[in-house]
Order: sequence, then structure tokens, then C-alpha cells
Amino acid sequence: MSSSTEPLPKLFTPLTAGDIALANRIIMAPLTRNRATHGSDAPNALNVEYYRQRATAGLIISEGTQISQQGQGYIWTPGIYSPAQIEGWKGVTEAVHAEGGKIVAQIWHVGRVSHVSLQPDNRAPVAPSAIVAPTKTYLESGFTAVSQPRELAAEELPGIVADYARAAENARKAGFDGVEIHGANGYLIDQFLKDGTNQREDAYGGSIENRVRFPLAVVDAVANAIGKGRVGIRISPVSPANGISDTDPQAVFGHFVEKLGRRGLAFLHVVEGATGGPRDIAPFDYAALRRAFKGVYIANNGFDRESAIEAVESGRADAVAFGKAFIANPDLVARLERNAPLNALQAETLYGGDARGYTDYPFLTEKAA
Ligand code: 8OZ
Repeated sequence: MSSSTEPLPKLFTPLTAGDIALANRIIMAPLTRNRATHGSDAPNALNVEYYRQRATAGLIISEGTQISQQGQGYIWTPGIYSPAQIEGWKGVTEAVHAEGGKIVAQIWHVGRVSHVSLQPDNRAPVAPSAIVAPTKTYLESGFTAVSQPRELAAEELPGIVADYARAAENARKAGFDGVEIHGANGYLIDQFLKDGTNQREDAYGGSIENRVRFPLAVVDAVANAIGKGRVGIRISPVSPANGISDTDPQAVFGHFVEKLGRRGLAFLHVVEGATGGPRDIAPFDYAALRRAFKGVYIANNGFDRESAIEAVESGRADAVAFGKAFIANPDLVARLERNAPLNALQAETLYGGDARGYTDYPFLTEKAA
């Protein structure tokens, strides 16, 4: 903790996000690790231990968890649609709650970022438009080009909206405090929002009003299912993740976030800049989103201790999410409080594998001992 002569930076103080009370404003970002049980995609004892270790975060946002088999884009990512998956997640949420932490499930449909080998009956992945993503997925055999998607029929969309709502209900059954809708990084919701991937000529494409129609239907169905105070959403307005682009992100996200603001959600989580890359990849006025949303604003991407303290102190953000730092430092909150050194990230163990590079990063006390 800070010495008694200095005031405690606001970053380390409690925050209420909708119906969820957080002990501090340091958020664990959603992080894909590909370590669910092979075959069932259910969380297991190793995953329980990983999340338990990180429970001092003000809020843990789970790794992306697919709402259906169609929504899966990578091997061994966890799901939240089968009884075994719900049961597996129960172990995770109980462990986090026993440590005094809070955790929401990131609910995820990848859209076009998938491979036929992961899809029901080896069918094509689905997308707003049949445009292949210039990106790779991760399969048992390693990194592989994604498959050509097919265009979704408008008649299929209510079924996908229902899958999101059911996933949110399942998350609550599994003991999660709420959900974060994955609207970022070039996956299905982002594909509808941005004109590089949405070239539809029906009510779900073309104008900005049309492109937000499916994303808002998802938000409304999820909020209706579990209550708006337990629903957040993550967006990445200018990130080129998974080969996505838009000709006027400020206009699209200004409009979308204004609509979200009227819905009284628990939080808005914004990847500022390129996901995991430069923050200044494109000019963008994030303060305009914050004003439009009005509720809790979680900033993410490339923060360190100093910039996170500054962001919350200045009021630019209510909380800051850390990704890589939380992978390598289970006790990140204690380290930031004490201004202690951080463990380095091992990039080779990010996706798939066992406890190595997952649950064996040392805590401060172990290092000192
Ligand atoms: C890295 C590897 C696979 C998926 C995202 C869910 O970017 C992901 C992801 C990240 O949001």
C-alpha cells in the first residue's frame, strides 16, 4: 500500500459497476488461453486454479467463451452452452468468490473468424457478408488460415440473439456476477458494426442505424435475460484485429455508444488503439464515447502503473483493464499497490498447453522467499 503521507490513488479504491461492487479499479482483461478440457470445452481444475490466483482483481473478465459451437473459432476455448461447461465454470466462479473476487463471463461468437473443422458438421463459418478474414485461427495442428464464411440469412439472426441470451442465463447459473458481450476484435458483433465486413443490403447493413441493429438486439436480449446492471460490452473502434476495418469509426461508435448509454448497462470496456499494439494507430476521440455512455468506462490497452493511475485520477476512465500483465502476475494488484517489479510474460505458453506459463507465475512472496 502507499505510505500514509500520500493519498491512495483512486485506481486502488472501490467502484460499483451496475449491480456489481468491485474492491478496486484494476480489471483482468479477457484472455484466450486454449486450456479448456479437450472434447467438452468445459473449464477444469487447472482453469479454476488460474482464475483463483487472480481473484484480487477488482473484476475478472473471463476469456472469451463461445455461446454455441457455431460461435467457436479456436480449439480448446471454453463454451457456455452445455451442462458440462456450466458445471466447469461453477468451479471457477466459486473459487473466485471464495477469495473475495468478482467475475463476469465474456460471451463470444467469432462469426467469420473460424475454421470448418470447428463448425457443426464441418460447415462454413457464418458472417454478415461472405468475405474471408485475412487472419489465422489456432487449431490442434497450429496456426491455420480461417475458412471462407457464408452470409447469414436475416432469418438466422434471431436464433443467434437467443444463443447470446441463453449464454447469459447460463453464466448466471454458473455463478458469474454478470457478462461482458464481446463486441471487439473483429468477431461477429464487430463484423456487423464495421463496413469492411458488413456489405449487406438488408435492414442489418448499409447505414450506421442498420449496422447497429444486430448488436443492439444482442444487448437488449442479454439485458432482458439477466438484468442491465449485470451486462457490460467490449468494443475496439479502431483496432485492425482479425483484418477488420471501417471507413468512419468515430461516427459508427459515436452512434452505437450513444444507444448503449440509454440502456443503463454496467460498463463499457474499450480497447483503445490496436489490440495488444500501438494506442495511436488511428486518431479517435475516446472521451466522446465516455460522455455518450455516461456509465462506468473501462479503458484497456498498453497501460502501465503510471498511466493507469493517471487515467483514473484524471477521470478519463473509471477503471483500467490489464491483459498481458495479469497473465504473468497473478498478484498484479498487490504489485501495483507496492510499485513492485512485474514478472515477464512467456509468449510461447500463451495458447494451449498445461500449467507451465499458466498457473506457475510466481507471487511476490514466493519470489522474496
Ligand atoms: C488471441 C487469440 C485468440 C483469440 C480476442 C478472443 O482477440 C480473442 C483472441 C485473442 O478478443
